[in-house]
Amino acid sequence: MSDTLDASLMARAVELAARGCYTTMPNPSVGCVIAHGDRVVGEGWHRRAGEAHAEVNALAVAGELARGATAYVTLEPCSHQGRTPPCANALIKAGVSRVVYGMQDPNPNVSGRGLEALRQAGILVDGPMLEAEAMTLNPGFIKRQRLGLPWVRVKLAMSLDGRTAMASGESQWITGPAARSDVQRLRARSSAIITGVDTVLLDNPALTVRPTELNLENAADIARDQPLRVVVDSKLRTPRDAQLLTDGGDTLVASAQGGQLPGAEVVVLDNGKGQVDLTGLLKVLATSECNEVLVEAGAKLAGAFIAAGVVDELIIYMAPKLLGSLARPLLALPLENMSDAVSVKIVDIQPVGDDWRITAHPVPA
Ligand code: AOF
Ligand code: ZN
Repeated sequence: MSDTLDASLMARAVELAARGCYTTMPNPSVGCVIAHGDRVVGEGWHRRAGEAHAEVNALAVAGELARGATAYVTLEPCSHQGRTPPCANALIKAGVSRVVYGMQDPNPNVSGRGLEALRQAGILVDGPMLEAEAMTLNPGFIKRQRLGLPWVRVKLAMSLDGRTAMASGESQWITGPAARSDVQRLRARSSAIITGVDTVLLDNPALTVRPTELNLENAADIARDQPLRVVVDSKLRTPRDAQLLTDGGDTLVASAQGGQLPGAEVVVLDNGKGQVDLTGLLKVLATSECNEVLVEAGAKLAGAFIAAGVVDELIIYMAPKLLGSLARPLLALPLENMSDAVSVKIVDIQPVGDDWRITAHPVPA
């Protein structure tokens, strides 16, 4: 069996897995291809937690043709009884003779046991193959399983001259419709959207996924499960008539002091300085199975997440405009000297409509 054929069938499995990225949470996105040589006899991907896993969907397509075939799976087949029965057993029962996996499952209930079960049954197991690609599918699932923390993205939008608002405070519509759709897709793949009370007071946002703006085929299906909205609000200043409290959706308010807010669950997480403990908040979110979270906040809170060293990814939309104003900086970081500057690695720059999307990863100090 040639390495290039294996790699190209695994690449196809990665492509299939990516179709689930808006709907599988808290489960990982997984894809599976079943083939005899270069003849594909079954394809499948995991769509939703509680529904069939990728392997089971691919085996259903392959039917009897799975016997003696190779299964390419982006994640180690599971060996445990979760919401659904173990995929390793299904592959064994279907008579596949070889399994190529993308990466080992970081879930402690599986991690290696699925591969072991396959080997015990006399199936040839190869991998990891295209591990980096397989990992890119599930940054949040992997981080949560390994560290008990979600993958944290901070979204920011600015003009070419690094401004976020006019002197008047006017700040809506800096970026165009394509970038706004892109943000909707970022929200859709997130388990939670975090904002600050200042943004609630200023913009009264809904922080929902709106199917009409997603620009995706299965938009209605995706928007069915809305992300949890989270407000960082040390002193419980969220107005009672804020959309986040009154629209019937799920909202969590993280506070440094106890209290009640109708329409939200209040969790007290004091960092000892009268502020919300951001790492503590992320741990709480991971415990409720949030894989990826999106921070959509102003300069202070976005800066506080970065200063706390808990940000995995910055997504910065840059509009081809000069706003000129000195109002509202992009980020507020308590740094004095150039030697304190936060280094980031820019991993991607893409045009999105007339705007540009910059993806950067903070480099650990
Ligand atoms: C696979 N194939 O397509 C996925 C896997 O509750 P369950 O039954 O859905 O199991 C969820 C766990 O199974 C999840 O935490 C992860 O370890 C694994 N996901 N495994 O073989 C799949 N989605
Ligand atoms: Zn499974």
